[in-house]
Amino acid sequence: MVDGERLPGAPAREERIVLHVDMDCFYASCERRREPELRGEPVVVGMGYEPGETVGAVATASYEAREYGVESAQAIGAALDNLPRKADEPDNPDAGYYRPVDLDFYQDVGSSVKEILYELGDTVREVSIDEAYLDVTDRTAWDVADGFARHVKQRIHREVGVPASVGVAPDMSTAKLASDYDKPDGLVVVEPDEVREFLAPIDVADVHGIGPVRARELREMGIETAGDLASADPYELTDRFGDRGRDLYRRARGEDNRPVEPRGKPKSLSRESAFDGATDDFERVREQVATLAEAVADRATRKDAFYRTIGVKVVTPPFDVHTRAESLPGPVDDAGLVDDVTQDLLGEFAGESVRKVGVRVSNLDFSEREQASLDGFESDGDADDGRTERGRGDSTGGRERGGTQRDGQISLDDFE
Ligand code: DCP
Ligand code: MG
Repeated sequence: MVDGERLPGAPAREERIVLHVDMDCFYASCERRREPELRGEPVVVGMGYEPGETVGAVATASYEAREYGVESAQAIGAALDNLPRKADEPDNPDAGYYRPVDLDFYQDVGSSVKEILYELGDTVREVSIDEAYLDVTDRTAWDVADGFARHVKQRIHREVGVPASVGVAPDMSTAKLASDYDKPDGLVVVEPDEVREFLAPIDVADVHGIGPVRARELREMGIETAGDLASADPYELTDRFGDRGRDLYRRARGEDNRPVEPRGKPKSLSRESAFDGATDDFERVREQVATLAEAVADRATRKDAFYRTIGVKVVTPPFDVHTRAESLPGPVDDAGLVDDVTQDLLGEFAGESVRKVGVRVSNLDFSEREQASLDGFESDGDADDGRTERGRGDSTGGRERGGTQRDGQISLDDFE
């Protein structure tokens, strides 16, 4: 749509107020919440830094640790070169605190943040464990948007105890750039008539939807900034990149009409939990699975989800992931059955040392109870899930560089 043109009755772009929240150094902030002595210190969250371990990656680093050149996805060896462990060098003022990834804990913290966001936005789109868009058009107005954004930050801080950066703009793409603009603890409001000016100096590589390859191609065309992109020839961009070129051109002009829509229904629901190291106490494993089974069944009930498949995941040392699932004749919502089936499936692993367990229900059905049995075969969540798990278990992916990210993302899907 050309500037200024709109369908009769459609809201003008400037009538929308979109807020983007992205938590600051999220995993590190979660660690600080339960270990306040880490506040103000360089903190690295990752895998593979214990003596004897050689492979692993940084999931995130606190802003203090970033000063030393530590960053997400960096190989752990490189991180340790930049910032030694305080545990190894207690007297070194330039040493930092390393902590392992505890995704379950971060998921819990992330869920508490999301609960607040659902209260504050008319619609919410969760993007990842630490990031979401809110449509707040009917909750605030441009002249008080700054105060509204501050309120969002304060509620998260007060009720959950972790810092967030917030951006407010008339579209999703600009709101995301705004939340990133003044991190950490950022608060940036870009009003409709400031969008072009705000975007102009931003590097093309930072425009949403432009990866490193496309950024390089754009630079070859002499397009370095969003401002350059906004004033490029849209036909040339379409020739070169197809419809995508046109989208990027519009995004660089702040013409991102995507509505803030909630994500679709999840394919499965799961919870998992790691032991400190591995345990040989199978009674403990059974109890943990029972707790998880109850939590998953409860989640399904709260989401009005029926499930046809119930499964367990058992991780044995070093990183071997085993999944077992049982499919039922029809969709159910039955916590007792989740408990029975998971305990039954678990029996096979009696006597093994276990480092992590998980419970999942899949083949979900969100239709009414009467229709549930008709639609039970809609999707084969099992096949999907199996692929994911095998991907983690059979390769050394979880231990390679960047492995922590994949680990996080896979589990994230479960919680969407
Ligand atoms: N993450 C990861 N591996 C990566 C990138 C991220 O495991 N390569 C995890 C750790 C982060 C979390 O995802 O804490 C959120 O990712 P962000 O990109 O939002 O990064 P942070 O929240 O850590 O930092 P920032 O303050 O830049 O948002
Ligand atoms: Mg973040």
